[in-house]
This record gives sequence, C-alpha cells and structure tokens, in this order.
Amino acid sequence: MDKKKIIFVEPSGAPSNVFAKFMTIPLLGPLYLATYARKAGHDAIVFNENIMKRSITASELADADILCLSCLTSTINRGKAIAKEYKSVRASAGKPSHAMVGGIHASMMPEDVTDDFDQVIIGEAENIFIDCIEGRITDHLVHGTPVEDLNTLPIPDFSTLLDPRKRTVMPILTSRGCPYDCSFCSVTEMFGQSYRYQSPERVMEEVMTHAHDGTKWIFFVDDHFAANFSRTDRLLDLMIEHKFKVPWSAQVRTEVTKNEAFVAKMRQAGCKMVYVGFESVNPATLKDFNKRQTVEDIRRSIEVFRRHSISIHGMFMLGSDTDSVEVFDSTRKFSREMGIDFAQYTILTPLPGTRLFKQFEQEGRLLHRDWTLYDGLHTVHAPRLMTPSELQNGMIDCFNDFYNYFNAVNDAIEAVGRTVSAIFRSLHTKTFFPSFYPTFMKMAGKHIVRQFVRKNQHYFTYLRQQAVSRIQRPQAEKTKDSTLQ
Ligand code: B12
Ligand code: SF4
Repeated sequence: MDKKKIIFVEPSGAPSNVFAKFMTIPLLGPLYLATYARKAGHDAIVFNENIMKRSITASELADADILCLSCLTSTINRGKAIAKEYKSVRASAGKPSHAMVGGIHASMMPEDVTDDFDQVIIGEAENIFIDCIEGRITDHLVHGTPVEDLNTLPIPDFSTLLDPRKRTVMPILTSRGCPYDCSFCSVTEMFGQSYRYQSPERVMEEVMTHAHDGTKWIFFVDDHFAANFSRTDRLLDLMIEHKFKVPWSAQVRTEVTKNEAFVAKMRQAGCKMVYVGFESVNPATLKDFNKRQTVEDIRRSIEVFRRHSISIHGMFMLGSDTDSVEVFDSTRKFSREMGIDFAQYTILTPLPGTRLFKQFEQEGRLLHRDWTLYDGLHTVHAPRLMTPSELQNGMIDCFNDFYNYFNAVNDAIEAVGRTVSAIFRSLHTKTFFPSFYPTFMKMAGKHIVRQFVRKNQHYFTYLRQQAVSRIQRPQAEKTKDSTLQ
C-alpha cells in the first residue's frame, strides 16, 4: 500500500464572525481521523485556520495526495474555496487531486457539496475512512456508520494538529448522540438519539494523558456530559481518586442540578465551569423548542451551580416564533439579576437537517442561503413576531448590556470577596481558585461586540430592507433601532 500524504483542513469562520478569531478549540473529527490515518501508516496533518490565525497556503495544499475538509454550515463556503484552490494548484503541477469533505454540513446537506468535492462522507467516518483513502471505497457519496463501541476509539493524537502555540485547552469527547430532541439542534440527526458513551475507565485513561503535558484546562465537549448519570458519577469518583488537578468545564443540562450531591462532586473533581443551554426565559419558547426544561429549572440550576462555586456560561437563543421584542428586555434582566458569569446570546438559526430548517424552508422564511452567515450571530430567517432587523439589534443589545465596564467593575468587587473567602476555605479544602476572568471577559466582550457591529454594517442595512416581511405585524417597525445607527 502506498503511503499517502493526507491534509485535513478545518476552515476559518467568515470575517463577519469576529468571535471565530478567538476560537482555539478544534473539531475532534479531523483529529480522530488523522490519528487513524497515521496508525495505518500514512502521513497526516491537520491545519486549523482559526488556530493558525491565517489561511492555508497554495504551497501547503500542493503537497496533499488527499485533501480532507471538515466543515460546519458556516464554514462550508470557505471549505469549497480551499478545495478549488487545491485542485487548481495540483493541476498546474500536473498531479492528480482528490478532495473529500465530511462533517455536519456535508452530512445534513450532501446535495449542496457534491459538485465541489470528489468524495462526500455522510455521518461518522471512523468505520470507512481508511477504505476511502486507500481506494477500496470509491463512491462519490459514502455513508459512514455510527461507532458502536466508543471505547474502541483511539486517544486523538494532537501532534497531528499544526498549532503554533502550546495547546493549553484540551477538548475531550466522551459520548455521542443525545436522548433529547430540541427542534433547532442537528446533533440528533447527525449522531442519533441513542446516547453512546465511553466507560469511566476509558475516559480516565484519556484524561490522565493530560495530567502532566502542560494542559491548563480540559473542556468535555460532549453535548450532554451527564446524560448517563451513573457513568459520569463513576467518572467523577475516579477523577477524585486519581487526585486529578487540571481544572475542567463541560456542557450539561439544567437537570444535573436536581442532584446537588452530584454537583458538589463535580466541583470536587475539578469542574470550574459549565456551559448550559438555557435557550430562553420565555416559557412558550422553551416549549416550542421541545427543550423539556422550564424557567424554574434554569433559575434553580444557576443557584445550585453558584452555591458550589462553579462558573456558569449561559447560552440563550433569541427569535423563536413565540418571541416578541419583549424577550430582549426579559433576557437582559434575567442575565443581570441571576448573576451568571458569562452569557452567550445567539440568534435562532435554521441549521440544515433540523426540523426548524424544514419548517422555515416550507414556509418560505429563509432570507437567503449564504451559509457563511448561518453562524448564530446573523438573522437569516423572517421571525414571526418581529422584523429580522429587530432580532439582529435585540441580540446586540443583549450583548452590550452584559459585556460592559460597569458590570466588569461589579464583577471585580465580587471576585475580591470570593477570593478572600476562597483563601479561607482552601485552608481546609485545598480548592482555592481565585478568578478575575469574568471581569476580563466583560471588558474584552465589549470590544468584540463593537467590532462585530462595525464589520457587519452592510448586512444590517440588508436586514433593514427586509423590514416587514410576509408575516410581520406592522407596528414592529416602530421599535427603536438604537444599536445599528
Ligand atoms: C466543540 C463544539 C464547538 C466548539 C469548537 C467548534 C469549532 N472548532 O468549530 C465551540 C464551542 C467554539 C463551538 C462553536 C460553534 N458551534 Co459548535 N459544536 C461543538 C460540538 C459540541 C462538538 C464538535 C466535535 O468535536 N464533535 C465530535 C466529532 C467526533 O464529530 P465531527 O467533528 O462532526 O466529526 C465526525 C464526522 O462529522 C466526520 N467528519 C468530520 N469531518 C470530516 C472530514 C472528512 C474528510 C471526513 C471523511 C469525515 C469527517 O467524521 C468524524 C468522526 O466520526 C458540536 C456538536 C457535536 N456533537 O459534534 C457543536 C456543533 C458543531 N456546533 C455548532 C454550531 C452551530 C456552532 C456555532 C455556530 C455556535 C455559535 N452560535 O456560536 C459556533 C461556530 C464555530 C465556528 N467554527 O465558526 C453546530 C453546527 C451545526 C452546523 N450545521 O453547522 C453543532 C453540530 C451543534 C448543534 N447544535 O447542532 N462549537
Ligand atoms: S440542544 Fe442539547 S439537549 Fe437539545 S437535542 Fe441538542 S444536544 Fe440534545
């Protein structure tokens, strides 16, 4: 078998997505597949344009016998451009080319990419990837199969990733699939509703490889780290037994806080932050999303996490069919009053493959199909109870309200108080962890939002022209348009 040079690329987000500049967490798909390729004797390398903070060059692309693009919806346009450049540079050198694409966008909408790539992989690819690169599977469209036993996955080899900096935040994935079925989410379409997970022992093996390699933070990127309670509970026990010292964060749902002893154990095992999909403070929207959580659940979860000194990154989604402009005020007020540490406001986005996408497409409510703007930061659909422009402004107003100097000063004062009490507590618990990070983020966030507004003026003008579309109520236009003037 010939040794092949395989180049993976995770393309950058669009320049309009200023948040992408700060993205240092790679998608794990390319890393798993590059690990398999190396184990099979090939030369594999992963270029991540966000991490490199530059575009991959034509001379780097020229080397690849096989080019593998891994794309989200918001990065597929850049992915297509890279494939085109690769083919052209290989043709100029008189060499054959083979451009492959995989990842969530290609899996949900293969018809959108078939003309741009030689091979399109749908779904999970571990079971078919080596056959594809070694030429045993040559179909244009290839269906991968779910990995049944995740314990068989190798530990991703991060030396495949071209990273100019020392990697300090390490993503780890311990499960696939999600037992829930939220209308806006593509996870279940991609990975299924049955929750597959690694054994606590297998996870611990991976975690311990980062005990002394300079990793400063671990991020469990599972969609729901604790969907199987007893498995995660056992994992926490193991982390405590191993006296694992690296702090970590994870994505969880609010219901983990129904078991306060579990939350206390998370903290004891080193959890410093949770990412929680609060989604909405509007009960009708939670229902519309089929989120299976109430506003009361959200409140309780914040109180419990705070009680156990776990920072909260709360994620909200604005612009459902049951949201009117009032939702912006209530979301701002809620974020402020509940004292969450970090807030992420996104605009409801019809992602290909979701029920939401099908519904909006059928109702003629997709404003366009410029996938680059399907990044949760741009309004791409006609909302029911407000104008597209109001939705865009409302999201920016929420960010501005949360990330400002006044809140930063308040946070700093609180952090001093927390630090003093943590010093006392740490005398007994040895879990001292002072943090002025939220203060820093409130200041940095303000600048990032300002940059976002500056970079997107064109698009905001376009949205204003969409003003009252199809199903809008006329008085919606009267609402103030403060942010984008
Ligand atoms: C970690 C994560 C993040 C991280 C890092 C993301 C990054 N580098 O882009 C953070 C928190 C920063 C983030 C941000 C965002 N994210 Co995110 N994120 C994830 C998450 C939870 C895990 C990703 C992962 O590692 N998966 C595990 C690996 C194994 O899966 P995989 O990468 O898809 O790879 C497999 C297959 O796809 C395939 N494959 C993949 N690539 C290739 C390439 C080839 C050639 C082949 C053959 C096969 C193949 O094989 C792999 C192995 O089976 C996923 C959900 C999920 N479960 O995947 C959401 C997810 C990818 N995110 C999503 C979204 C929407 C976003 C944001 C837009 C959210 C926002 N509003 O800010 C941003 C955009 C980021 C950007 N790049 O611009 C959506 C994407 C949907 C879509 N259609 O685009 C997902 C699917 C979640 C969802 N709710 O639906 N995210
Ligand atoms: S949003 Fe979270 S809980 Fe809902 S289906 Fe997606 S991964 Fe599961």
